[in-house]
Amino acid sequence: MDFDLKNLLVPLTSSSWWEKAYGAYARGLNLNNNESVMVLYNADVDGFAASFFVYRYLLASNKIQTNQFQSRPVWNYEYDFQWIPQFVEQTKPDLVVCVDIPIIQEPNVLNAVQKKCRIVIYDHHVVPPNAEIPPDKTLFLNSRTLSGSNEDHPASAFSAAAANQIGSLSIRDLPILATGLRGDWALKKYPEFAEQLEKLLPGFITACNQYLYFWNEANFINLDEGTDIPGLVGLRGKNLDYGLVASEQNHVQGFT
Ligand SMILES: [Mn+2]
Repeated sequence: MDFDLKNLLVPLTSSSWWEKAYGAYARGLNLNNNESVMVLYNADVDGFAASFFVYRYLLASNKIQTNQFQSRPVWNYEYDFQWIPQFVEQTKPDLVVCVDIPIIQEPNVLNAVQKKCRIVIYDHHVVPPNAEIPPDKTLFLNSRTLSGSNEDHPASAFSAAAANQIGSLSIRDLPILATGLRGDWALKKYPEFAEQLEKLLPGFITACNQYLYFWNEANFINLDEGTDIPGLVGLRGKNLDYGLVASEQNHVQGFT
C-alpha cells in the first residue's frame, strides 16, 4: 500500500508561519551534550500524543538517551502551575518543554523557571490579551498568535509535523496522532492525514468511537440518576475522574 507521510498535515505545514515556527522549535530543542529534558504535557490525549512526538523529535535530532528524557502530565486541578518552579528545582532539567498547557497566563512561574533552565512552549489555547511573553530563555509558540488569525492547531499536530520534518515519523505513529487529534475534535482539519489513516485502519476511528459511546452513555445515565458506575462504586469528583480515565484506557486497550 502506498502511504504518503510527506504531506500529512498540509493545512499546518503549508501555512505562512510554519517554516519560521519550526525553525525556532528546532533551535529551542537543540541540546548540548548530556543535557536533559523535562516534558510537561496536558493530561489529555492531545497533550500525551504531543509529548510522544516531542520525544520522537529529540531522539532523531539529538540522539538522546532515555535517561536524558523525563515527562510528567499536568492535570486540570494543577492549572495554577505554581508548583512547577519547585518541581524543576528538584528534577533539574536543562530544558523544559510544555505542550498543550496554558502556562503563558502565569508569567511569575515562567520567570522563576527560566532562571533555572530554558523553556519551549507549544500551545493552542486562547492567549489572554494581557499575557506577557517572557523574553530571554523562553520560546513561546502558539498557532493562534503565530498566524495572527487565531488558527487552531492541536499540540499533537504541531509536534508530529516537526518530528515528520526530520523523518522520524513512521506509519505506526499514525494511530497515536489520530487519537491526539480526535481528542481535540480536529481530525477533520487534516483531510490528507485522515485519508492515510483510512488506508491503514479502515473504519478504525468510527468503530472505536461507537464502542466508547456505549460506555459513555451508560456512565452518563448512571450518574444522572445518582447511581454509581459499576466498578467505580462510591467515587465522586477527582477520584471518579481518575477511575474513569483508567477504565476508558482499559476499554480502548480491549478494543485495539
Ligand atoms: Mn490540545
